[in-house]
Amino acid sequence: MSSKLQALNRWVDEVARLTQPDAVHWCDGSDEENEKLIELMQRDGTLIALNDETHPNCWLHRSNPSDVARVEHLTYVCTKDQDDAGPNNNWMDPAAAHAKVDALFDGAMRGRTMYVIPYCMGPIDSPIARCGVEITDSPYVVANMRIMTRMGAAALARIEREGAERAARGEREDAFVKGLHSIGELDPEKRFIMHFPEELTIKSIGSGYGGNALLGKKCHALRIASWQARSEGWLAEHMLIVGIENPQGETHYVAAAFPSACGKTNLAMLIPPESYREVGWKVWTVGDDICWMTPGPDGRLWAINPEAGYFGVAPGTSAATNPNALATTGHDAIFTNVAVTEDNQPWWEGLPGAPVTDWQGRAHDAKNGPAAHPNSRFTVSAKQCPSWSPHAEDAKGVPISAIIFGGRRPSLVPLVFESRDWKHGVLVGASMGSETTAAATGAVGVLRRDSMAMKPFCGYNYADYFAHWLSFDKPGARLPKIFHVNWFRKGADGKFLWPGYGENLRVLEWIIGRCDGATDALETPIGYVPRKRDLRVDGLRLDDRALGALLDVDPEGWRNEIADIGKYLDSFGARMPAKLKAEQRRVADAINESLRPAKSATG
Ligand code: GTP
Ligand code: SPV
Ligand code: MN
Repeated sequence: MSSKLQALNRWVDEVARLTQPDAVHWCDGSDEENEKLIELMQRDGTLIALNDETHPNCWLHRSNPSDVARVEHLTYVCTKDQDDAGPNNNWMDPAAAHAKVDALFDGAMRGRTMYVIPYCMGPIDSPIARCGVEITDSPYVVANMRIMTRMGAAALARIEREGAERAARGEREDAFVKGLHSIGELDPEKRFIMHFPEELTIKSIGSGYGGNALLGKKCHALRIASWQARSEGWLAEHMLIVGIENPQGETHYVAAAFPSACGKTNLAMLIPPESYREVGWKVWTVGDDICWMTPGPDGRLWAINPEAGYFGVAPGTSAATNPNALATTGHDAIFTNVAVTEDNQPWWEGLPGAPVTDWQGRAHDAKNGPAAHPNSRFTVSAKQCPSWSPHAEDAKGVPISAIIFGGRRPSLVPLVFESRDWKHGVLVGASMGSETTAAATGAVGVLRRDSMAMKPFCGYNYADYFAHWLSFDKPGARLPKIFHVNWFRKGADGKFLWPGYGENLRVLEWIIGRCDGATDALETPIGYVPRKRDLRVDGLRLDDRALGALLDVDPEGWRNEIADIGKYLDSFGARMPAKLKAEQRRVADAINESLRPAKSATG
């Protein structure tokens, strides 16, 4: 097979000459193709069938134990000018980077089949959607890309059509993203995830796991897309998209950026507390990880989920925390690095029952740590989610009423606060901090700045990215309000103060009320915070002291925090927009003002 697009054929030939596969297979995305691949993977042990009665069409994959998460230290943005990648990215000169990885790709696919995967990020007929082609030697990647993207014949047809249209205009015909991937030797010493945004190119070698290997996801839909979004006037963000329907039948869409493994999937699939369900509140899932937003003719931001599936964190997913995710993953799912029970069901920490085999295939022994890897994941079609939004496939997207930032902050940061305006909201996003998680290799639980939850994913200089965010505030814009949440504040006993999960709807209700001008708040130096009476906590086992602690703004603590934020902004040097630094000083002044002793009446 080949394509009508000569530029695509030429690239495929060029890659085949370099990597020397035994065979080349163009993926059409059909059921037959998928069945054949699954058969092949069962035969060579890449996939293991799970209990067909409890989990029909579900498969277990065990990745190499040295390849279980994203590798930020091996991920590069290779721009001609190092400053364009910024201090937030590892950088390599493009020519040097190509030379380095091409040497590793040389002959890398010998003895393997090379798969050509045309895919579309976003609804296939959406003007906001973008296409790419991933070339890989991993059938596991093919099976995952089939779930996570619109993969196959329809995507190829769009790529060919767009190529022909461009050629007719006298432009270069290959404006799709080219992603080259090989599992290589799965050797961490020979592992690189390279991005060339100026060439719309990705080269990834040495990992078969998640965002390192499914190139449509983080590499294309965030790192390359954020670069394109900047030059074209839109936003590519690490955000869930969820619709909240109130008892009057009105739906507000909210986009929320939380760092990896900090609650996006859970919030996107939230089930309202019973007292809310009874009166008609409903929640609709549009996306759980990535959001592409573009200003519409009405001045609002319209959002699509570029993905077609979920690559979600397994541990902690349970009937108590996220029943929708459990229902979604009950059939036709791939589980990576989970444990299994005696009757061959997938198992992870948080589920009832007991594991007999751990994620590495060993007899489970608590001495070896958790039975499921903390970053074990499920891959499943978004459509299988019971709360899948009827508007999730809308070509024009859904209109966003509120943007929420949040992270794991055990202290200081209140349950929720609202920024004063867009500029302040951009500062709140830029200032985000969160404890690191198992989603990336390295230490867990270390507090770090993770602006807009994009630290590992912004494909260009963060200072330019903040300037891009600020640029949306212009005449005619009807921008969403910007909020910050923290489900992870802990009490003196080290336990979470807030129950979280479904109960987070109570916070969303306040947020939507603020968007509609229907709920009240207290103005503080860091923004608007609900007073105790502004938040509905009826039926919650939450004592008054805990609620007070959750909503408290400690000016002394915030004085240190805002000073640290100032240092962080300065670390980006001269490219940092003066507007954002001025906003930081405004907040710092407001905090200092609140700390001045009140003038006495007689003084
Ligand atoms: P990525 O897919 O890595 O981008 O992550 P995500 O943001 O989608 O994270 P996810 O929703 O899968 O959450 C990961 C972890 O956070 C799980 O261990 C959850 O149990 C936990 N979590 C999610 N929501 C809450 C919450 O409201 N409260 C508490 N305490 N934990 C939560
Ligand atoms: C994340 O780490 O934010 C993920 C998982 O969503 S991965 O696709 O592996 O990056
Ligand atoms: Mn993510």
